[in-house]
Amino acid sequence: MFKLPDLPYPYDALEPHIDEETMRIHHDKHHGAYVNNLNEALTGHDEFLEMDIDSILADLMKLPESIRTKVKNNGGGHANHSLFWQIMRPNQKSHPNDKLSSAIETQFGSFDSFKTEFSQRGVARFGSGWVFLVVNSENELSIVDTANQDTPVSDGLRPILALDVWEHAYYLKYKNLRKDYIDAWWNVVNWESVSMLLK
Ligand code: MN3
Repeated sequence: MFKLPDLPYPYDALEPHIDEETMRIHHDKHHGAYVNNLNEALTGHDEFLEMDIDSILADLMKLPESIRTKVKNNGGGHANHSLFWQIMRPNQKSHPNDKLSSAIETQFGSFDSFKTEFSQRGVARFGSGWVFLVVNSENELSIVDTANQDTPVSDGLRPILALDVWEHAYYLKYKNLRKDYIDAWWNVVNWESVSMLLK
């Protein structure tokens, strides 16, 4: 069975950028529901309950058609949120390590232009979805955005940074102002985690 991972910090640790109430509801209720629904969908398909979630999402066609959409949505929700909690931390200045910095500069020209492009993708994503920094099989970086809980893992890409732009991620504090939420979110990115994921 899949389990809801604990947050790696207290619910109020990302204040004032991301508020405690949002974190409680987002982690316990939203992520919790994805995990419960994933387990429910896979009940009776025990071979998948023993796999790690990325392996399932990397090859959705292996799933029986009757449960494929439910597993894609809820398994994607579980994987995306598990990464999202991991790549944030309390507001402390942190920077990508040398390897990630130079990879970002090679691909995007500068760290600032990377942030600008990433933010713009988040603002422009219509409806609910995610923005990711991903690594391809040639170890090149790119930015992708997806609808709903779709994950780049299903396209053979490895996400190392994830931004949730569903309204549930920001509406209590930022209301309709998604850009303000994204601007604040950069303060709580855990670049040490992202740098480690690049390896
Ligand atoms: Mn979410």
